[in-house]
Amino acid sequence: MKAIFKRHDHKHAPAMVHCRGATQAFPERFERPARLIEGLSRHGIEIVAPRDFGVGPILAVHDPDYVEFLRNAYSDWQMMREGGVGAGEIVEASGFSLRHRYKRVPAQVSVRADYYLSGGWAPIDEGTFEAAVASAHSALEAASIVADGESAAYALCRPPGHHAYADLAGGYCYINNAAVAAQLLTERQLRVSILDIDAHHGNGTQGIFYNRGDVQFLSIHADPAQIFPFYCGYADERGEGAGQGANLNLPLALGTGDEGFRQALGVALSSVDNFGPDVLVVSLGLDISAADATRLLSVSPEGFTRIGAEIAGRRLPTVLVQEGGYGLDHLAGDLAAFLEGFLDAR
Ligand code: Q9C
Ligand code: ZN
Repeated sequence: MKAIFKRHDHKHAPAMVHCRGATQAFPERFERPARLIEGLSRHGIEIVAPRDFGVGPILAVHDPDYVEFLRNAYSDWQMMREGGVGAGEIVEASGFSLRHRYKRVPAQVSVRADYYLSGGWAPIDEGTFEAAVASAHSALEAASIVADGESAAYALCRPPGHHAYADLAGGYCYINNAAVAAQLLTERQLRVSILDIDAHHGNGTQGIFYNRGDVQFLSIHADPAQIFPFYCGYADERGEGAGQGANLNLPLALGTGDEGFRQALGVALSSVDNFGPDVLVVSLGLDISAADATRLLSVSPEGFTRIGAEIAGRRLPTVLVQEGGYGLDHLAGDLAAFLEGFLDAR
């Protein structure tokens, strides 16, 4: 199995963000890829750079005006600051964006951020757009080689993607890497299941495919009544229209460990069996780890190995897309543990 990663400079590195009146450290650190690469190296996995897919396949999922906002926000913001507006250096939302019946995009840069960024957890730094595009290209490359016959590929995506909607960033995510990969696969006439095992609900991915019957979305995550994204990720969200029944949320109590997670995974995987996809896309968050500083769920290294084995046991061509996981000291070990089970069972 190959891993795909494009090295980018460290200009997507917000230090602090503002949330509910408090200044907090930004946990999605630029040092994460090095730790993940260390995990890959424990299995001798080769790392290759993605091709340049441009923005075409990104626009197949995201609104063009949103992508232009991401591209220009940082430089527009600097111009606004030079005009005397007392704002911080990075682009941040000061409100919490909700979508309305009519699309009314504010003209002012400062307010546009409130529209396109859902709250403070998706700030835009100088290199955010480039990093997000590189991250999406890694997912596209992984999807493309699997569509061409590889049985599996791992996309080392940073920033992560599953909280990004078609026109809304959130939760450290800007471009939805898993959605962009799944969309490429559907354009190759393949039926896709996206299994999201990040500790947070994959609200952006759910939102993008909610009305579609050609892509199934399943998410196992810590109870959204307690944690981000709060407003979505509940069990009664089952899809709409052509997508009715093709969305499945399996929220877990905070602190759930190996056994509870494995049970939910079993439910999700039998639903995948019923859907009968040609390809599986896995939104692989390592923040379910017992060692993660976020302490949401409590999966052990042995638990990761078992999760990897059960996913690979479906014998479906599989695209692994990196999502969250923040404790720099456990990323290598937990990724290596997952891959041990995943590679062994194939
Ligand atoms: N005190 C992903 O795992 N809430 N995103 C942060 C920190 C936002 C997580 C609270 C969590 C977003 C991809
Ligand atoms: Zn997460």
